[in-house]
Amino acid sequence: MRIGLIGVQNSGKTTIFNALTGLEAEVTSYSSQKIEPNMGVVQVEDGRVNNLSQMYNPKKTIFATIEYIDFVGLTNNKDNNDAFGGSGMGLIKTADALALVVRNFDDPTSGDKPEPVLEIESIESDMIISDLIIAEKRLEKVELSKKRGIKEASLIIEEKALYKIITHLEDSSPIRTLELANDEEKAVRGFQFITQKPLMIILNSDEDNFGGNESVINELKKRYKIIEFAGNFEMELNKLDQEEAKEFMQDLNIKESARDRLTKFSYELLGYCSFFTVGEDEVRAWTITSGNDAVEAAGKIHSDLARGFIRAECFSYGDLIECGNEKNVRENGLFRLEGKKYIVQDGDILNIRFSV
Ligand SMILES: Nc1nc2c(ncn2[C@@H]2O[C@H](COP(=O)(O)OP(=O)(O)O)[C@@H](O)[C@H]2O)c(=O)[nH]1
Ligand SMILES: [Mg+2]
Repeated sequence: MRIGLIGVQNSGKTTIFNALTGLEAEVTSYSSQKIEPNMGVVQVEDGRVNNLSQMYNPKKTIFATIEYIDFVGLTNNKDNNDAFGGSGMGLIKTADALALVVRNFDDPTSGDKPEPVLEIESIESDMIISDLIIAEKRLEKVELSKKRGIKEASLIIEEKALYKIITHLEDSSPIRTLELANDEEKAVRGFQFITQKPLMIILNSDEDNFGGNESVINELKKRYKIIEFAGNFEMELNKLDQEEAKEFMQDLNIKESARDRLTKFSYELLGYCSFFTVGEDEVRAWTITSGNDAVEAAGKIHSDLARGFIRAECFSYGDLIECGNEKNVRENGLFRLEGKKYIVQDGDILNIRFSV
């Protein structure tokens, strides 16, 4: 999973990136020479994987990972009408979800008070304009083709989808809140509209006001998925040993690390869950979308497994822990053979039988 941290300059993107990844990227605005974003990969902590690893004692234990990308501040494109059309923004479109970092502390350079709601509205409006530009340009092309006599069904579907999208955007609404039919969604997928991406808001609060922002959070919750961080504070925690960090976290009533909180939040936002593969060679966690069937899960491991899928041998992590070992799982009749249409559940342990 890849998550793009976006936001205006000085909202604390790099600070949050460091808090999440444990890296030490340079905080403060990008120097003018530096246009590449920071990237970091973090492991998804999952106690179930640790337990499976102890049971099977494999050569390798592989956790799921999340890749964070810390993008250039959006105000860097101020003289550009299309804040999301500039170079470097292409990478944003490869993200599975966007995390919009919003400043909730006095700007260290200008001293400006935070205006989180205005900041979000302004960025959302930039995103909407960017998508509108793309959709309108494409619609012009579609209509030109129609005038030239091209009447393919796919073109008509695309036209319909673009009309819907443009109307929705003109109403100041992001595409993620628009219902498109499957074929319409497919017809416009290639444009990678930015307002179609799942979005979460990270309210980046100062340690002095962290936990005291219910009213603004409740207001924003009506429209957004929002989580509060004390970015700077949580970045500094990385420099402490675990015990010390825990004490500091208790002071602010923070129950889990920024990384663990955002991981859970992202899985929820994207509707992701995990299944496992186990054996002497490898214990491994895999990420799928809730509702994926056994063939889709097999395809995560390798396309051959999806193509030649026969059956999935399956038992649940919960049953394994309860029974103590795989043998008892079988003896208790909890070991199953599932077909193609089986909907994989969070915590399933799978072994795919296949032939190609
Ligand atoms: N008080 C306070 N300052 C912060 C916080 N997060 C970031 N900053 C400060 O804001 C400035 C910009 O931070 P940076 O992470 O570089 O922002 P970016 O431009 O969005 O990447 C730096 O001076 C940070 O120390 C925070 O949670 N509280
Ligand atoms: Mg930065």
